[in-house]
Amino acid sequence: MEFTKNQAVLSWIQEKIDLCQPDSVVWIDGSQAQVDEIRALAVSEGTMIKLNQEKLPDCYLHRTDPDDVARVEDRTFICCEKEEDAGPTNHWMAPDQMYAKLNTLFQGSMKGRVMYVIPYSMGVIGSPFAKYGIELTDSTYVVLNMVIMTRVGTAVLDALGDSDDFIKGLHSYATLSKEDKYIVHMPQNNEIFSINSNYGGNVLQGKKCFALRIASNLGRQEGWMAEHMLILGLKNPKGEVRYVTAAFPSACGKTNLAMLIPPEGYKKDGWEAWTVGDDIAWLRVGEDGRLWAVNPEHGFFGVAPGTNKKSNPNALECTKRGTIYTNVAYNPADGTVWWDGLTKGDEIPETLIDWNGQEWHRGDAKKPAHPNSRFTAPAENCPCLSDQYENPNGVPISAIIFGGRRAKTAPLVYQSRDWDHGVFIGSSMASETTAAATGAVGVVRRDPFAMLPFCGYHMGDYWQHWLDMGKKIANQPKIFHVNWFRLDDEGNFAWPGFGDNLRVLDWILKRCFQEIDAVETPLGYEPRPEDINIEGLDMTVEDVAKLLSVDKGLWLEEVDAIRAYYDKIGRVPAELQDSLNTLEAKLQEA
Ligand code: GTP
Ligand code: SPV
Ligand code: MN
Repeated sequence: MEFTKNQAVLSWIQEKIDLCQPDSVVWIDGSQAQVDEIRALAVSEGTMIKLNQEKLPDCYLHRTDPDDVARVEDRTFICCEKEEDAGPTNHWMAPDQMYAKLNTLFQGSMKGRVMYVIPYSMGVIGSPFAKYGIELTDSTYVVLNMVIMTRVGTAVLDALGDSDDFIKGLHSYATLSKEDKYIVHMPQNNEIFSINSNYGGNVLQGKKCFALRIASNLGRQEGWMAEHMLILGLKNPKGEVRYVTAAFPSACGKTNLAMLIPPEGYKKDGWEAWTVGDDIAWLRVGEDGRLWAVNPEHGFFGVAPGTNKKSNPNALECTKRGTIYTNVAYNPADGTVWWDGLTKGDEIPETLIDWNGQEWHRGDAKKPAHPNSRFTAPAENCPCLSDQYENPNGVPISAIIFGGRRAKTAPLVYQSRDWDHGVFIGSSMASETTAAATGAVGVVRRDPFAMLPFCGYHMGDYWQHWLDMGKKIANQPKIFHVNWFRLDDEGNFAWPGFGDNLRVLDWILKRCFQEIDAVETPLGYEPRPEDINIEGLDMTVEDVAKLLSVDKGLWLEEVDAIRAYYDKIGRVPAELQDSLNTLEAKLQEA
């Protein structure tokens, strides 16, 4: 069957067939019948375990290689022409050298396997802001995940027509060799290569590879922004609907905030919350001078541990149908799944098969699900999906929120003095590392705009792009920083978080619409403690004051750390250096 007459597509695929030498080639057409066929194949080859179809219809479990459980930042490369343009935060290799290496690694890598051709769209197919890609892969796991996470099939080829404007992606899990894992981006040719991995963000190329690393390059050239941000819609008791985006590093609460359920008192007052996106936002300036956001994805690749009826019932509901679970525990008693935090006490299953396939018993010290175990769930499963989710123009943004995990330094919330100062806050944000990437967990590192692993060019140029964009937005969103993760003296989270984060968003929105005053501090504007609504919480105004407190000594250390980081980055725009100097001066005066 002929799927396209597009010569650019056909000749590129032929080149990769010659290189990888698959036994056969299968085009993904987007039909349910083909998905069912590939699911059955994945089960028979052992890639997927079919779960209890009564309790979890169309749900499957996948276990990865034990050495292939997260994004591999040290194996991720941006191979632009000049090393200095990749900047100090990216790994780089000369394109020629990398092509030579990849050609060797991909040589014959699909022998005895099927090459799947996945035409996919980031964004609503045919909409002015959609961008198309084709991923060639030998992995049924990738096919079945891409079918959930993006819009796939013949409709994409039809929309592409005879254009050569598509992102070329090649993936082979090859031998899963740890030493030869490569996640490579060639921004000058719009190409992506992933080899020797079969895990999430390394291989579902529409997500971090395309929608952030390649798209950040496109955005810079074309005057828009590709960001690691959730998009949330909120309706207040007056019936006003407003949208915010938030950039938090991996495993720092985007999915949870995107699906928040208002606290009881807020619900009674008429507040409602809707998810537009949980991980990626593409932002453009609208004709009305506002900033507009679309979610280019079609599903959620969410962190499983900690997701439960209380913390995030909406996310839990998303995972009940048509979901692929990766590296969670299997419950042999009823063919369902379990992860840490799903249930408590007696409700924890007595016996499980852990993510490594080993028997696990309640009380065992080892956790049965991997800390970065995930669910891949279709967006349409989301009970609070926004009715604007498919709007090709996206939604207008009132506030941009940055945040991370900071045990001490960062207060619960503060607002930037203006756009440029907000860019300073984004550029200098830091967070404790999580299990979403390989490497140590819990170490504070700078993660500007939550884009450290995802910015596809020089970080300093990216900051300049943010400053430049600010000048194009007549009606700028206000910029904030939040921290849900401050610890009390006993080492417990001092803020309840999750749905109660709406209490902070409430203040943020009031600030956006000049409905409330603030206190000026060296960091920017903060709420008066009594302006954070704590009705119904087991907390006092003094507790809030503590959460909002700024430790001068710690912040002066922070200034030194930011200065050292700026020195490492180079190409730091003068506006940001000025903001840093102002912060230091204001702290010293305080
Ligand atoms: P990625 O998918 O890796 O980009 O992660 P994410 O930013 O979407 O993070 P997610 O919402 O999945 O949350 C990650 C972890 O943080 C989970 O274990 C959550 O339970 C926890 N978490 C999320 N929100 C809060 C919060 O408000 N307070 C606290 N204490 N923990 C939270
Ligand atoms: C993240 O790590 O930020 C994720 C998961 O959203 S992954 O798709 O692996 O990048
Ligand atoms: Mn993410």
